[in-house]
Amino acid sequence: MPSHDTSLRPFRDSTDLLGSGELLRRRADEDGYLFFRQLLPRADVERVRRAISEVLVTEGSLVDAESGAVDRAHVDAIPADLMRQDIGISESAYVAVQRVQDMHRLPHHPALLALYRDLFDDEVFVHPRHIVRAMTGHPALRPTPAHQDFPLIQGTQNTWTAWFPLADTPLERGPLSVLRGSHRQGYIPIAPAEGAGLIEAILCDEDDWVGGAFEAGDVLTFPSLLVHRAVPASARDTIRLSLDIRFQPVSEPVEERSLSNHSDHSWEEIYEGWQVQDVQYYWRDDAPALSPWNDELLQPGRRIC
Ligand SMILES: O=C(O)CCC(=O)C(=O)O
Repeated sequence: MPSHDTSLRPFRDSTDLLGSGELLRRRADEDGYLFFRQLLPRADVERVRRAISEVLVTEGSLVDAESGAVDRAHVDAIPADLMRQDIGISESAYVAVQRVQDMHRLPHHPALLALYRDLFDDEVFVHPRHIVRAMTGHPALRPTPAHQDFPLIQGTQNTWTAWFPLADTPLERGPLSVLRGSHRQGYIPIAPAEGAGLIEAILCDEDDWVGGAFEAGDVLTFPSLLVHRAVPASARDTIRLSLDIRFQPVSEPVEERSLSNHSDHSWEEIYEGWQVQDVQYYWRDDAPALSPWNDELLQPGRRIC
């Protein structure tokens, strides 16, 4: 059985290593993750939170854009089969969220690009498939189970997730935590699970979980073999809004799904009526080589502990 021990050691802040690729890589090899306090300006993160929250107020999930207060009656009434378990809201609300222009611009922030350029010692490719989580207390939702991103994203194992909340996020709102050092184990066999991704990594006695409260602007990043999971949220009346976005060296392969958006609509529909062009279709001129999808990585496996 995977461990569900929720004791957490605090994140090690790597802010003092910024600017040195060598030191960042050494820390990343050691811990498997990097965490930075206030890597992004709070105002830039809050602009995106406000735009998304306004969509969710209009759609009915939130009663208050500023505090993130959830309209429990509205949210709880969404039938489980219309609720996107990986996201926390219905597919129709999610499409409106995916159309938020500032959400697609933030991943190209100079602070993020500089970090990954140093880390990769290469030009950076930003996957256009950005995921917005809007986790509420809907009864069908489960905390994201412990998993590696690699079977879900594929392409190069040197694909890094940047995870950050769009508002201050204490533990009660269920932020992400990471299993320190788990990147050294290679691909870990999986079992079916509930919650985002629908898989969990079969863990043995690994329990070096690291996590804590985030402030808007803090960024957690890790490569696709690092095991991570959400802290179970106890606050059911406020939303946990976060972004997860992905970066890789441009010289390594990407799997084609990473070039689609994270709704079931086309890019043309997402971009309809946008005023800005600079982050539209940017990967079409400059995408890394494609690597094939491997279904076997998502087959349930066994692990002898
Ligand atoms: O935010 C979550 O609950 C899941 C995020 C995640 O699994 C990821 O960023 O890869």
